[in-house]
Amino acid sequence: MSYDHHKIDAKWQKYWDKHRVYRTHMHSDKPKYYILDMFPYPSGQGLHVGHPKGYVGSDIVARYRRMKGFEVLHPMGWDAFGLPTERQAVKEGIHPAEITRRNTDTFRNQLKKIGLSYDWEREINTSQPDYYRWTQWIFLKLYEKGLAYQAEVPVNWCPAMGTVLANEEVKDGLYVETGDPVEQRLMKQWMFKITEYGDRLLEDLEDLDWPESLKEMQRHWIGKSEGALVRFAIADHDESIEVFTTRPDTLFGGTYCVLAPEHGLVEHLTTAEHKAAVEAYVEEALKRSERDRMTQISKKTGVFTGSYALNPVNGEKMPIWISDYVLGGYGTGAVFACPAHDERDWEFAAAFALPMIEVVSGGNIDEAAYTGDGPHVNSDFLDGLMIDDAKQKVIAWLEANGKGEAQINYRLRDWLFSRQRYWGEPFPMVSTADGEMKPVPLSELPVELPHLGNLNPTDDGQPPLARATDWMHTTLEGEPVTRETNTMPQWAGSCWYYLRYLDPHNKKEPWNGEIEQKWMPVDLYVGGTEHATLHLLYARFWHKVLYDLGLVSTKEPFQKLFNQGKIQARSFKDARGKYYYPNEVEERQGEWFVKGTDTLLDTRIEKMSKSKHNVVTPDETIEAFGADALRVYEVFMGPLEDDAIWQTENMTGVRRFLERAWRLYFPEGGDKAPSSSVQLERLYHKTIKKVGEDLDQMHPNTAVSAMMIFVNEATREGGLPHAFKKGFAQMLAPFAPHLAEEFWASTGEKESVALSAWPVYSEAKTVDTEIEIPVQINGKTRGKVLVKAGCTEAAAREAANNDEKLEKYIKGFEVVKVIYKTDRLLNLVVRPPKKE
Ligand code: ANZ
Repeated sequence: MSYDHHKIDAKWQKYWDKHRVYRTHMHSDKPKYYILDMFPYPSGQGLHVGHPKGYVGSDIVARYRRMKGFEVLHPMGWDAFGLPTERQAVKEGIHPAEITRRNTDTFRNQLKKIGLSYDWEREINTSQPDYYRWTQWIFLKLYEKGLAYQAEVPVNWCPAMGTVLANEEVKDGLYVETGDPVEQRLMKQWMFKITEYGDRLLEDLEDLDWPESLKEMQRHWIGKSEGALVRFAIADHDESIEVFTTRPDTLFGGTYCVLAPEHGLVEHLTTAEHKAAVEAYVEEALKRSERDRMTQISKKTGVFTGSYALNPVNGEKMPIWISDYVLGGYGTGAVFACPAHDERDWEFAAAFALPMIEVVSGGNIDEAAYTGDGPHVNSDFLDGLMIDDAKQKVIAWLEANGKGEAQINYRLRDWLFSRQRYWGEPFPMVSTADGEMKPVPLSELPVELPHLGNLNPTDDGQPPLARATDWMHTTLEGEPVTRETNTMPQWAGSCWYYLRYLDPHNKKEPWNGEIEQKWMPVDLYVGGTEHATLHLLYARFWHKVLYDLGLVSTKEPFQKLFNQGKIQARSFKDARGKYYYPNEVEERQGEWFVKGTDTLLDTRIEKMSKSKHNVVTPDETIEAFGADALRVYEVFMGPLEDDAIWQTENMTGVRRFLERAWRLYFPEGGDKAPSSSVQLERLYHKTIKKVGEDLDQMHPNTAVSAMMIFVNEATREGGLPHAFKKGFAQMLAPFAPHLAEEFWASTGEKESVALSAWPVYSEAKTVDTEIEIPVQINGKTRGKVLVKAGCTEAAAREAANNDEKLEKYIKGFEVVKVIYKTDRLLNLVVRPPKKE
């Protein structure tokens, strides 16, 4: 009987489904453990082996916790609305709902084959009306609370896609996915006041068990800065400009002001002489996305408006410039520049020959801006003060003179929450004939997405939903109204899905309050770092609003977060940039060529991607090696949090380990398991201990090594004693659940190993105690040696060799036979060396 993974994988997957082994009992008396994977976007490409790394890692922990006596909630579902599905639908001429069904079927099948212990009865899909009904419901809660509003805002508009894009989706003025040009446009959009929660989003990070690097990314994203708002009068004008500064202490060193190209006063302040240059500059600048403008700070560009501001502290004239290094959406969209003490201002002033005045001593401003501390100079009433004191003093002065005040500013902006696309949640909002926005009553939810054949924007630029005229024109309390035709962005459904898993079939409410109280927060959330700021910040924001509304009982949704590393793979590319599949290439003397040719290839470790021809799918590796080998390999590649390079050929090592384990349960010549040696017993207890401790710390890779050592040792001793057969099957169960079930059943067990209790070890048996054993030479006891209990023959012989009293019996003699009884006796049969 050999290990046939096809048969065993299928057998146990069927068994788990049929017996609903992984169903969560929400009202169980056991302590709860909610372990959540970031649910996938079901793309048309299916999963590659990089995706399940986190899923396998979390599944191992879920299975371990279940065996440790927790009631485990481990669900899976689909983040199914979004632009890629809509684009695939347009390309194939198939409705997005159908594409979604197809893609989710593929994903579900792929995940099921890996043997993940999800409670599939809780599967959710954000694009289904019984789910998004509640997304709309939560939207209305936010709206009622005054947190959702409409505003004309500058957006990244992609004419080819007919929609706005997030800043993250735009680079160098192009949509990163398609290369289509993106322009900045003022459009009326739905916004969320996430900025009102900025402080709490920042403060509550402290109590979360998240990687510090991730917290730091959120802190940076929220970007709290303390400083002052300062008003500058403008020469020959009635208006003034307001600027936000973190360094009001440098006001005496201010030599010019800069407005963002989109600042409201640009046109007004530009004199006739400078009009043409300013207009040309503004037009160019507005093509660039904000992110570009922030990151490409090396080349400074700008134009002079012809107007002057007056420095509030000394009345000096400061030329007003326009430059795109000042962002329209941050602070007030205007700054005063102090080139002596700010790097960007220094470069700008150097480029345009603007004056610099040193006001903090300690640097050499001819060479670079000095941003360090020091006594102030050239600063009138601030002279001699260090930065912090100078700030306080100047703010008090500004406040006393009505020229400014202390202010806290955030980098975080309100969240742009509408898209002009079809495949998203409709807003539950209507507008009346005189343009007033009104919410759809809760009782009328869901506002279902109407079926559309043509998903393009209308000819006059309205979103696709404007094509559904019957749907759009409706009534509210008898009054004719028009439905909102924007849809929500993909982030909406993922902002609360972890709550729906608690109670996915509830038709009366989004979740039951009692269940929520028992099960929240999520104990462990596993996913990639790419969600560090957007999803994880958005979900925290919604959760806090729900908390304020009394709808959830915890301030934070995800108590502990773990980021798995990415899986990369080798790719092969020729000089013209064409990629080759691994089966099209060969290695010769350490270099890679297209098979049978002289075409030299460049090899690189890159992200797995179809376009790079380096994708490996879980399906193909499961077919060849089995689900258990895939699972073990996924976590054995290195620490779970580290990036790793996929090498299918290395899976043979893991497969060999599993086969060796197989032979311990199903030995070729029938079962002839030996009785346990002291050594193996010790190793058994140590292994249980090590595997448990490693899993508590999310170190599945070292747990696998420990089990490998155990299997090798048992094999060396001639088999696995009966006493350890159950325990080892249990240890293996989180990692290789199919095989473990087979092993467990072979010991006579009738229930799933997944529901058995984690094996216990004896602490006493894990410590190495020392004992004395007698040493005989040719049958006569000649002395005693101190050895570790259960030590090997080699270790005992070494102890004898090192013993002074025994030296005369052993040294120079030839050992012809050794009789070793562990912990009891060492007998050496020796004879004098033959004379040459
Ligand atoms: C004058 C000054 C002098 C500044 C100095 C710095 C050093 P954070 O920490 O990011 O809040 N600033 C303000 N609004 C801006 C905008 N819309 N676009 C680009 N830059 C802007 O930084 C705040 C500082 O960034 C402000 O303080 C301002 O420059 C600049 F020696 O004011 B400072």
